[in-house]
Amino acid sequence: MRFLIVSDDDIKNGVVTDKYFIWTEKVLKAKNVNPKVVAEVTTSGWGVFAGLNDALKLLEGLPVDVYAMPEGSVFFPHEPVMTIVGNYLDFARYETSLLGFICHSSAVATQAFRFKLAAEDKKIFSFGTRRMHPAIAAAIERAAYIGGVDGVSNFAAEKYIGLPSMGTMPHAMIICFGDQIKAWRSFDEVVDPDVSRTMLVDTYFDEKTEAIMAVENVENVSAVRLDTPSSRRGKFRKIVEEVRWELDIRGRRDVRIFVSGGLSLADVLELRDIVDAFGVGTAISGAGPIDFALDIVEREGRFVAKRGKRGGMKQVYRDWETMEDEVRLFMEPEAEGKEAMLRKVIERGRILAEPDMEEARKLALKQMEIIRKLGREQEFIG
Ligand code: PCP
Repeated sequence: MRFLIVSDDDIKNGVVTDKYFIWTEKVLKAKNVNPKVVAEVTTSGWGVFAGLNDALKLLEGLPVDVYAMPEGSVFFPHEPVMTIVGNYLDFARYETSLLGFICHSSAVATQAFRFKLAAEDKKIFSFGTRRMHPAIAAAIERAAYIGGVDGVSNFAAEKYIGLPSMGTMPHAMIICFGDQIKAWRSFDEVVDPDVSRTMLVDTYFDEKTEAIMAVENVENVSAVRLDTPSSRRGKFRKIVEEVRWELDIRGRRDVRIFVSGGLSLADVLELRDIVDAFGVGTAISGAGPIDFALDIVEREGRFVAKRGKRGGMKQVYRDWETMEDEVRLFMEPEAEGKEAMLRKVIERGRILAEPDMEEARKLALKQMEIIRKLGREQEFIG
């Protein structure tokens, strides 16, 4: 083993589990206790559901039925995003990895959704895989893309999820040339013609000076990137305004302004009218996990629930006009005019439909549009 990464097989076989499930298996087996249960995944907040692709691969082949919301769905407090029906011992030890897959992916998708909602028509790019373990780089980019980012920076996204990656240039490249103009010109000369000519303009001098140097010395400049470190920021908006002014008076209204480096949602809200694109790292990739829990809500056909949870297998019905949901018992009649959000995704271990990343993103963006139309942005941006 080269890196300290648990193997695919150890996840699939349930080695990656919490020790208390090992004891649970031992005790239940010894006492011949293995009830038929319904277990559901819920949390107390809202979010955008992602990570179902890996969750389904984990549960594939187990003698259970699984219901889930489609990836990209906005879920609300106490709504099940996923329900497992089966004998408890058939899936008990997979809880740890199951939650791990969806807690982090959904957190990233939710943050991406918030940023894109805040950015309005401006672009958001995922720049943050460097802040997290590289083993999950493709999972991060997939979740960010589902949540609504316009592009991702990690090259591995191409190989693992078939998503083209994008990038500008690092300070390291400029320092290697020892001269910004040489570096920018070389980039323009060498990099594939369909790549945006985004020049990094804050290496040695201030952003305004370097932006002017870029447009006056490089043949093709499509954008300038300001990666201004927070220690130098002061009034960042003023800096961006100055750059815009200097570009405009030189007849370069076409040159877009791209900002990056330690960006928060507040920065996006403050700058979205004068900035064209945001490269967001930690604030998306390092999103605090959604605290999903898996709880038994039926045991041998009877409603059960621990304190703080709600018993019974449920269905979530969505009113697409208002983006409001109604939760009913699964066995109750369907809510008229509303869509049932939980669909059967695994039947006796067989995956019925593989989650589709593009469809998931479309769904997330459709909900974003409804939220905008309803004027409820603030509620979701937080
Ligand atoms: C990196 C990149 C982005 C940063 C990370 C995004 O910065 O240029 O702006 O991540 P964040 O939102 O967590 O800050 P540097 O490490 O400064 O990279 P470089 O100097 O090579 O451009």
